[in-house]
Amino acid sequence: MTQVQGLIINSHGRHFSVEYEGKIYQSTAKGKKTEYVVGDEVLIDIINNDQASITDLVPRKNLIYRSDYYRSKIIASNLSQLLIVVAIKPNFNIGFLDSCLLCAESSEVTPIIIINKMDLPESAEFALKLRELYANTLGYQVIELSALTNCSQLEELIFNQQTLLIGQSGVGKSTITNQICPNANAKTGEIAKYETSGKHTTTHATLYHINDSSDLIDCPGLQEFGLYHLDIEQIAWYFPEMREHLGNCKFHNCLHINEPGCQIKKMVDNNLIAASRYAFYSRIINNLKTKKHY
Ligand SMILES: Nc1nc2c(ncn2[C@@H]2O[C@H](COP(=O)(O)OP(=O)(O)OP(=O)(O)O)[C@@H](O)[C@H]2O)c(=O)[nH]1
Ligand SMILES: [Zn+2]
Repeated sequence: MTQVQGLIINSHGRHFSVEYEGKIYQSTAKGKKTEYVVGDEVLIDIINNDQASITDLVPRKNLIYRSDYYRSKIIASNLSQLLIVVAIKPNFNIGFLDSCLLCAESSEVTPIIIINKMDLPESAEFALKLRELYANTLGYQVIELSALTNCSQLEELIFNQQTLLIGQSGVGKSTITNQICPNANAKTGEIAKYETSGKHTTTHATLYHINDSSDLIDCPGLQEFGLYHLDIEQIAWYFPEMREHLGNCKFHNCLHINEPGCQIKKMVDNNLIAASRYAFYSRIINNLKTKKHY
């Protein structure tokens, strides 16, 4: 048996597609200690022409999680950037955007916000407002496009990058994937594209090679994006508008909720920090507090 290093490009439960020298091996993991995920570099024993078993993990550069009250689930690894796709339709949820940004900040992956469906007349004002807060105030890169017609703006952006595409259902992730990577054949629109087990939608992240140095990971069905695995005392640090003011509260361990002498609260009261961002911040802190007592 030959042992080589491959790349996980797809996972279905405990079954993984591992790529090695342009060939795909259907693989399962030996032992149960390590949880593997799309983007992982792994050592595999090649069994035959299309089967292998995964024996070990090459250390990851980073790891993106989703988590809810009860457990964390890993989504993808070894990323350099997160493309967060938003659109006014079917329904925009600002909390989802904020949690994607928090996820990127906490994983040290660069976030880029893509406002899709700019062909819709109501998108112009929507984009203006988002740009005002997220680009002008917070300094994130914001790109506007209409994936139905053209994604050429993204080509340069994803070159030489390991990119994860995330966004609420229906914002146009698969449409973007198909534009950037015509071989992807990602399903779009109303077709049922998920296997559901009970109430939970299973996500099947898939890695596509754009070229030798650029990969795109599409993660359909990612609906909630909890952040229960984060450390409560680190949260404010992940908010760029709070970061440089964190030393100025009266108490060094201030969580900026209702402590006296809190500089962050003062900034919120003076509209120097957006109300929506602070509301999101408080919600995360409250969620993490209840988790501690659970
Ligand atoms: N008007 C308009 N519609 C778009 C655009 N991009 C995608 N759509 C439509 O939006 C719908 C959803 O697109 P998908 O690409 O399936 O969305 P998705 O984000 O992959 O959705 P999930 O897989 O459910 O997470 C489809 O009907 C697309 O044709 C766009 O730029 N403008
Ligand atoms: Zn404070």
